[in-house]
Amino acid sequence: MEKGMNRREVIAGAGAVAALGILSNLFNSEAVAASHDGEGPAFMHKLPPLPYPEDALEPVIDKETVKIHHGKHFAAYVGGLNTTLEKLEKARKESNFDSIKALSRDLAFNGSGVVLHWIYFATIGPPQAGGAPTGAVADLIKRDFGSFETFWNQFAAASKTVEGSGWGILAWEPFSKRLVIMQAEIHQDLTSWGAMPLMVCDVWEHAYYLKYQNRRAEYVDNFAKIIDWKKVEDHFKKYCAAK
Ligand code: MN3
Repeated sequence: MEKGMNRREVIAGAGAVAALGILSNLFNSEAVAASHDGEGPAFMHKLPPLPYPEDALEPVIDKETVKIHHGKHFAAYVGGLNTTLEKLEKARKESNFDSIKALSRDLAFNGSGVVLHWIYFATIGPPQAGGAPTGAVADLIKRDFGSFETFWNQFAAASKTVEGSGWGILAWEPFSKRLVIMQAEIHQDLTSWGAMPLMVCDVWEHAYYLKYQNRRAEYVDNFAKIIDWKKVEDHFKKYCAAK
């Protein structure tokens, strides 16, 4: 057992939700909770509480949007993931994998939706609260993109041009030990295996439409003001930094 791992992580590591277990720990969240009643699924995920008041992101993101986005949309992905895990548990017990294709798709969609919303709400905050990137993340951005400005131009362009619903993602790629920028369509399409999302911009319309309507580019430009780089740095140091 790795030093410092708690029982929950060890259990999670043994199951199908290993990656989610690790990521839940990443944000010190209670989103993964063991539930061992002998009947239900081994794990039930919980919606992590919003780490700030609903109006904390004003004027970049309005209170109503945050309330619905966190309380309804994020909650729905958590519920969808739990339902999927429950169905998989049932399939295993009955040795009936007739629905495995649909269930695998549901697992990828809802699981990725949970992880990305986690990171989204955990690494943003009141405008200007986090300042500019400092420390390791700032150094890596400079090394891997040339400058912060170049990084931001690429990240913003990627976020603005996602086809349909999706995400702009700054991720740490462990095998190359480099930062990469990706686009995700819906939650899971266009991913690159092994890359750990570090900072993400949700460009589903539910993330901005009440205030910005069809002006996604304006939302992405303003999103720069609410990225809390201190939180991004903390997460990077604790879980992504090369050992
Ligand atoms: Mn969303």
